[in-house]
Amino acid sequence: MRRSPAALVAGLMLLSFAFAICGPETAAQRARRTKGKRATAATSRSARNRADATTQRSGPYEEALRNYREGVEPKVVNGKPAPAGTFPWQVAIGASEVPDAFYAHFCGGSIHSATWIITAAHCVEGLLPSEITITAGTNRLDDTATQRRVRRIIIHKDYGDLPHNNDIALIELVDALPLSTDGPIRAVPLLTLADEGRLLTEGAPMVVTGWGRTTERGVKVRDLRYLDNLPIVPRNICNRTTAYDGEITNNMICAGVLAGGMDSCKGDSGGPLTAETERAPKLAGVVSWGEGCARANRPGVYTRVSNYVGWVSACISNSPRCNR
Ligand code: 4AZ
Repeated sequence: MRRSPAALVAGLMLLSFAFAICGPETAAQRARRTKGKRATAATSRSARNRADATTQRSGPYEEALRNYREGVEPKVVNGKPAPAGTFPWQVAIGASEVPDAFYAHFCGGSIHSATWIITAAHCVEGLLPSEITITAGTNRLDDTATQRRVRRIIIHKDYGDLPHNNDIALIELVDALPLSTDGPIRAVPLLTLADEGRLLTEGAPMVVTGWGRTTERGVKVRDLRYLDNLPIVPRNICNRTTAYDGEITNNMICAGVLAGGMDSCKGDSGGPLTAETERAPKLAGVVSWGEGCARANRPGVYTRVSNYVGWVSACISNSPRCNR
């Protein structure tokens, strides 16, 4: 049977319309669809922390998706490549819907135990456990790494009461990581308040690691980088009018050099700042924020882990003291 050209055109239009409404939804379409809903939900603090599908997804997460869609090659400023097997507590947090661990990566994290990861609240706010995947046991983000799905995300209840304050979150894994004391996947102990007087003095050398940008306007890296001998900047100096002018709370640590040039950067967020001890390193900070990267008088700012030792133990033991 022959059809008239008009009938053919009408058929094609019907087909493309059907595809438009039934075809796979792209992340951009999803973002547009849920934008209005999110904007209202984001105004409520408790709604934002609930991490259901109606809240605003974290900035780092959305940026990873954007870079992947646009094919942008997705670093630590002035760091060095971390040899395989070093920093075995470092993990990458990735967007589950992106297949390549390098493109998927949007934040760092630290292994606290076989089933718990410590990261920054600003990395995981508004995300569902199913939206993120943890990559461990490698310094190179490729498909050979150990990956884990996420059971639960716990964001500190006071996150954001002051700008960037209490920027800490816990991620519970569905299946345990194979921890060992000398293998590629290890936990890092938390620095305690008792350690601080000895290990966080002015100029004390810290280590920061990550797959983030290597310059403020640079790109992310596939191979983990580290920066050592990053000096502690005391809070009173970091709070000077020439630096952060009072924005550094008691829950933050500054590290860097006032001349600039050494820093963590975008993409390193959530990852570890460790202090060297006589024995194994301890987790002193979580990469949190800063004005730009490696700028003069703008050291990197880290969540002060020792203030959250009780919170972490309450949360991982399901005690009501977690976010009560
Ligand atoms: C960020 O945007 C970020 N220079 C992380 C760390 C620093 C600055 C910005 C510290 O995730």
